[in-house]
Amino acid sequence: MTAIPIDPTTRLLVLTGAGVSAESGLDTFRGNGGMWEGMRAQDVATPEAFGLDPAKVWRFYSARRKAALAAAPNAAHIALARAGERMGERMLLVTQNVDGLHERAGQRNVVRLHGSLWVTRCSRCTHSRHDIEAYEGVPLCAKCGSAERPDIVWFGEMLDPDGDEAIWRFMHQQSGDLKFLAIGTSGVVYPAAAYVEFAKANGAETWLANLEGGAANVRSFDHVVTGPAATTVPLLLGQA
Ligand code: BJW
Ligand code: ZN
Repeated sequence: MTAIPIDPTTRLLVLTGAGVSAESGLDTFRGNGGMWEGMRAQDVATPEAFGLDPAKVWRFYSARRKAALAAAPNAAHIALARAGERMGERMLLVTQNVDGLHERAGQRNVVRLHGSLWVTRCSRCTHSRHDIEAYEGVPLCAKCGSAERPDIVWFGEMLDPDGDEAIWRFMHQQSGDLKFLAIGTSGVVYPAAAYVEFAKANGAETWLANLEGGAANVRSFDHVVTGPAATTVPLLLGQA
């Protein structure tokens, strides 16, 4: 496997998905039988599911919190954090993951596209708080008494406009040579699945590092590297 050529003019945009945390012991969303007691994320990660049964949605996210607390960053997270140290503002890491493992590896310049498992916010007012608690029931807002929810972007919800803007700004910078690397993502959830095409439209050479190479948007990539991310990512970043 050839490493991505990174020189002092390279700007690297990285998109990660659940596969980058698989070797930390966290389940992915699609394939291998679903995530939690046979429940699929698509069935609980929606505002409608929360409206119908908030306690059930909280049980799902509480189980995810417990698993993520017990997990540690793997060699892929660590290699990405080291590349970020070296490249500074020339690297932006966009993650669809809510587990916080990139941050725990020391990654700088992270955009959390789908929110954070570690923030709870009110479903009605603007109150939000850092939170690692696992709940059986539904926590209530200290300010207005309404049900609180995880600060996660569910299907049909808008992404954080600041994150979106940071991605567009990075892609549209005129200087340097843009490269795009997607890791461990099935390429079915938008807008993340479209970033490879936007990067190409901005002149990027593109890489996909996935376990089996299969992703819905695999044909959009110039290079496809197969194998577990903890092995392939350090190689791609010239660190092995
Ligand atoms: C390994 C490995 C190893 C395994 N090493 N690899 C345009 C077209 C069509 C639909 C839409 C569109 N625009 C918007 C939509 C609707 C919707 C959408 O995309 N639907 C599709 C399913 C069709 N998108 C949205 O609703 C988004 N909002 C939005 O666009 O707002 C604007 C809008 C509003 C209203 C109407 C219209 C537009 C929000 C999407 C939020 C997604 N949220 C979730 C759940 C919450 C987070 C959480 O609980 O954690 O985020 S869904 C779930 O999928 C989660 C993930 O972040 C996301 C992506 O999954 P990911 O990371 O790709 O994981 P997997 O499991 O799918 O894949 C893992 C991959 O890794 C596999 O390929 C494995 O092979 C590989 N792998 N082990 C390397 N060791
Ligand atoms: Zn409130």
